[in-house]
Amino acid sequence: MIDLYFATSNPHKWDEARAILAPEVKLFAQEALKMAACPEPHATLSGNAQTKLMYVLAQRAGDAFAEDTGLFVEALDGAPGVYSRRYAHRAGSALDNVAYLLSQLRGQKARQASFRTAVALHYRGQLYTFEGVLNGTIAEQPKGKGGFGYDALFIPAGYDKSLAALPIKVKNAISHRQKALAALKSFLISAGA
Ligand code: ITT
Repeated sequence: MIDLYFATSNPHKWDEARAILAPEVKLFAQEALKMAACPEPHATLSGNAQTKLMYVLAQRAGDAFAEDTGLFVEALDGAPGVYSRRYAHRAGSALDNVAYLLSQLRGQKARQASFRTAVALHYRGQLYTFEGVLNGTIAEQPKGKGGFGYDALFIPAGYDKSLAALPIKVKNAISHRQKALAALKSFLISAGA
């Protein structure tokens, strides 16, 4: 069993990561590190993931990881991308972001998109990064009650339902987060953690 600290302000990410990494990796309980106050200043997900990790390491020592995720829509030149959290406006809710994305795509037939996750890991004094991608399309309307963020709009390639309408077990078997965290898990296992 490997114990690892996951720094996030997002309880949905936390639940997904815990399910994906079990049973080999056990996540620590969250502490009040106020991750939502951490800036995301970079133009890349991996840069932002590393900034989040450094923010954590300044407050607590030890092995830990953080991640940054974005939705990249081809017809919008990759927007919202690294700005996915604050797409509609700075303090926008997930519902605001979903509505704004739909307004930006009104009348657009080409709706290809990808979810991308970058994970930054601090392990035994070294920094490592892992990435995962899930390709799909943006639906015309939100559908489904599961998931979070943009899930109700995202239909993974090879499926006919949104991530929010698919069982969470399916999301956790195919997602951007699953791919990045599967790479992290393999790394830790092969490092003999
Ligand atoms: P952190 O504390 O981990 O930074 P966050 O919610 O701010 O949490 P991100 O900046 O990585 O996380 O994510 C930007 C937004 O993208 C996030 O607020 C969600 O609305 C959305 N998002 C992230 N992962 C998603 C997923 O798996 N499915 C749908 N939307 C997602």
